[in-house]
Amino acid sequence: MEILKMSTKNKKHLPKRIIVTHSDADGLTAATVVQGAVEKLENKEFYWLVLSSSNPTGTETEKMLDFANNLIPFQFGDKIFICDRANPSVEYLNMNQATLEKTQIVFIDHHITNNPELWIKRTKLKNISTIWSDEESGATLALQWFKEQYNFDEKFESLYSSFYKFTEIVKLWDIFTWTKLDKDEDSEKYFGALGINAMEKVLGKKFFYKKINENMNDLSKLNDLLEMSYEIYMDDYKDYCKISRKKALNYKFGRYFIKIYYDFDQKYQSLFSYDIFEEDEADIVAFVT
Ligand SMILES: [Mn+2]
Repeated sequence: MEILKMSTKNKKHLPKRIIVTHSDADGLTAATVVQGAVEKLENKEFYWLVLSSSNPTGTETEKMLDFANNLIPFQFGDKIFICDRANPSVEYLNMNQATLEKTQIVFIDHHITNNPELWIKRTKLKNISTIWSDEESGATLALQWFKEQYNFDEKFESLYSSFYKFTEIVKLWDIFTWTKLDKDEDSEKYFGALGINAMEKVLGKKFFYKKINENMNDLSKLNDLLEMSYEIYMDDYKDYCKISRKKALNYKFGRYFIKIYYDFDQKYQSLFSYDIFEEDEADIVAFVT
């Protein structure tokens, strides 16, 4: 778990805005959309706490909420945004009902296992709003959620236009629809999607978050950084694959051909498994770390 933003102690009497998110490009962009939108549209001073984790499980989400509440206990007027990651379990929500009821919770996600229809009716909490679609990404859903709330606010228009293109490209990467694009015809989108992933991996989570936050009014300023990251990442990726690709353990399970890799660097896993499928070398790729 990383702390991406934390206000100073002298602000702890203020209402809190807490974001817990996934620490990939999608989760970090979703958190930036939330932070940018709240700052512009609510236009008040808040105590900010932004946490991210690469562990996407519900148990980890619960740990992040516990961390936030232990730091400064939740109070009436606080808002919690859970982005691009699993919901806390119904048992956790009900057990902590008295504490969580003081807040407003916004759940923004697109993973099929977290569909609110699967869990929300079983919780006693009445203060959870949700937006979910498996055809979107965390980043695009975050923008959509604010659009639904602030559609008629004139301040929202500039915010929407500065985030729209960037979040769409993040989505292309995150739900892997970039693989359906034509490299030459859609080159801006194609390399944008790969570049966003590269930028998160090359810069690291904290610096990626910092950079998109600093430039949220004009994200095209990040183009140079994006191209540079892409070049570095792809060079490293090629070198890494030359050595690691042969280290697979091959299995057959029924009619499926499975490749298992031990200790394969996490930052190349998505792209690497895509390459394996493209070349039809396996039906299933598994990484054990
Ligand atoms: Mn995502």
